[in-house]
Amino acid sequence: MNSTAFDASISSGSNSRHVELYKIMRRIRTFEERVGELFARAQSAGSMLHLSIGEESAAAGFCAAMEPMDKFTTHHRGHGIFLARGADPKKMMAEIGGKEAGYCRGKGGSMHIADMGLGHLGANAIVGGGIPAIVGAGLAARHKQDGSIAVAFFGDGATGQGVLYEAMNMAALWKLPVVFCCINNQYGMGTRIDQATANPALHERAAAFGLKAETVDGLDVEVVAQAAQEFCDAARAGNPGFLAIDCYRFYGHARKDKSPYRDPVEEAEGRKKDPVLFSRNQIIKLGLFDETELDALDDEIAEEMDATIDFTIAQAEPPLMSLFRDVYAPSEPEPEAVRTRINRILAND
Ligand SMILES: Cc1ncc(C[n+]2csc(CCOP(=O)(O)OP(=O)(O)O)c2C)c(N)n1
Ligand SMILES: [Mg+2]
Repeated sequence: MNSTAFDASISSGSNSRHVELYKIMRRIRTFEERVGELFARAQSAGSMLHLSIGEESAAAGFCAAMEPMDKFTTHHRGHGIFLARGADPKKMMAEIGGKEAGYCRGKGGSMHIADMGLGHLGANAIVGGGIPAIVGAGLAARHKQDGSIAVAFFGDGATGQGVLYEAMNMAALWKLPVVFCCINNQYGMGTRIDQATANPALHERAAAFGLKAETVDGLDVEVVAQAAQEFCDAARAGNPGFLAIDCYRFYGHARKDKSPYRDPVEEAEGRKKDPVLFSRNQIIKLGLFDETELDALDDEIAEEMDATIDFTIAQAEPPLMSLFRDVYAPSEPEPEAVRTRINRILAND
């Protein structure tokens, strides 16, 4: 099975597109469940993991409208986006596990994963941190005239960061091939959006900069994909935009957060907005696949994602000296490791 965002865009408009989008969302959900497992087994590097369960339609739907040469950055909750852009789940899991076989040789982890080959200019732990690089990528694309666009994926919390407004202004002023994609999961850590912002219609702020701006409901991945296509087409033609996708963060902010600050009734209601389940029901309603066939597909995906855990656990940790690799310019001599230096000093005594 080869389920990437590129499959979905190839089969655009056909019934198989429903299935492709479902596959991508199911792969994201299952991958995230396995990430949680890696954490529970104390095999993840670092203590922070942000799962995108409940937000799968934003990743799958938006990325279906992107082309292979397009660039993007993500926020700290970016596993699903990278998978939807065609990332290898084994290399992703290995990265999250801090292993050398990972995308960044285990030095980036969940929140700093990147891969220039797939156009991933980097996840970012600083809220709003990845946004300005996309203005630069958009400017580069326009200079090169290579037809690519650049997309900044970020959460609703980033709308409280000034850098977003600087970036939107520059993109609008220079008419860059850029889309700002805001995944509004209703929460910034423990704060609900309506307690943090006077006007939760976030796209209205972007419209004030002259950007094409809209909010869509993330329940139906098809709706997201259609809106994303319009925004990507417009950006490629030099009309930057801001698309907000409404969804609900199913679980706590990070893996350890049990979200005691949320009303259980609200949480139960929010989880009813399940884009994976919605898509599954649509496929059955349209008669494309029946329950048994979808179960078989889910099992196949579960197997694929189970293998990412076994792979990660079996991989080696990066050697200590690799700490200095990719930090200094290749022409610079590697600094002496502290341990070697101390040993040398002691040996001279
Ligand atoms: C500049 C900055 N301020 C605060 C934080 C701490 N922090 C990490 S995630 C987060 C909330 C982000 O919410 P949102 O942008 O909606 O993304 P979500 O976690 O909901 O996906 C905050 C405040 C940070 N990482 N960077
Ligand atoms: Mg949020």
